[in-house]
Amino acid sequence: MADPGEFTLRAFSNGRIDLTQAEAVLNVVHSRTESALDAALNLLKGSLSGRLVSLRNGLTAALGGIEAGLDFPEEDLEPLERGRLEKELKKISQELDDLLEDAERGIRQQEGINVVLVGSPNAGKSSLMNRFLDYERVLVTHISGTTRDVVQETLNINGVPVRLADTAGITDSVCVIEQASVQRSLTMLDQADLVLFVLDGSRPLSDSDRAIVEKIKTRKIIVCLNKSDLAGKIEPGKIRKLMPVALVIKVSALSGNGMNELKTGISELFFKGRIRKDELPQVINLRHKQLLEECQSAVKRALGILRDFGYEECVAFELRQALDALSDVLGEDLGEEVLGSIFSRFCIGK
Ligand SMILES: Nc1nc2c(ncn2[C@@H]2O[C@H](COP(=O)(O)OP(=O)(O)O)[C@@H](O)[C@H]2O)c(=O)[nH]1
Ligand SMILES: [Mg+2]
Repeated sequence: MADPGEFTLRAFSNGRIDLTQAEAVLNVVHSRTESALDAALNLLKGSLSGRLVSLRNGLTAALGGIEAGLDFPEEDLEPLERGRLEKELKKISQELDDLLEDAERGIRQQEGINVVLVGSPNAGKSSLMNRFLDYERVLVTHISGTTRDVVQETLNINGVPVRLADTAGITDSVCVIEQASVQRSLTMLDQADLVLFVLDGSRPLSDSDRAIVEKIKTRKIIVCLNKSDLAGKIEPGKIRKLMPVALVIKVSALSGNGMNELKTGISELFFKGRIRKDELPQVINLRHKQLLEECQSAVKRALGILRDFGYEECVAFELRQALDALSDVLGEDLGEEVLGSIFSRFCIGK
């Protein structure tokens, strides 16, 4: 019987692909939007590997230059040589910055973002959920306390995979069932990357709305001023005062007005617009990101030592650290344990 990921592992062990490409197989299988798939295919084709190999060549050459000098300890690195080395390392550091710039975006694009709808009972959270999904997924009535369990669905918002959760309204209630559902709402709130705070715009702000503001004000928030089809009773300016950094968008779950603005608001918060095909993020995996950050710190430390005219041995030491981090991304000399944990996430047949 084949083990999980056995075929990919064999391709990797036999040097047909490197580890970034092997890991890309998982991204391809799990991608939930077209743009996530594009980025995964790019990784599979070896776009990151190519850049890492050229970085490695640069670092190896720099290290070689220093090590040649170390054989003649009485001679310091010549100023000319020092300047050249510094320039080379700066270039490498810049290249690492370029790769890392999009990493956060790339990882989110693969893994999706957790968005939670919160608000007082009857604000229209469930109606908004249904609007997002374009069908009556959740029960909606005019009786408050209709939603009790957390309902979660995945949807695609402008190419961003979003896990959207509808929750019970947050109130002080003596009812045991309601207390339990409020507890669930609060748990979802803790895990969310973004809070959609739904307010019934046709009523003045209530005490329970204000209590919710206190719970969420340190989070990333979009305020959905709902029921904009009715006469408005809440000044958007008032909300901005309460939550200065939150985005405020008028919507109507009933008519669908404002939904496009809301969707754009969500995707822009994380992606500054739609991810374009010609500028795919290169780093889409957290393991790669962390190792490249390690590599970057080592290169920066090496540069610092060079500038302070420190020991060349120390520069060489940092460059070796940087090279080790790059090798780990590519999967060279990784222990069985690390490989095992990576490939265990594959399913059988891949
Ligand atoms: N006029 C109007 N009514 C709405 C709107 N959104 C929700 N409602 C009504 O508000 C009531 C509560 O909605 P619901 O989605 O269950 O609120 P929830 O308790 O926050 O989940 C229902 O009677 C909905 O039909 C809206 O945009 N406009
Ligand atoms: Mg509801």
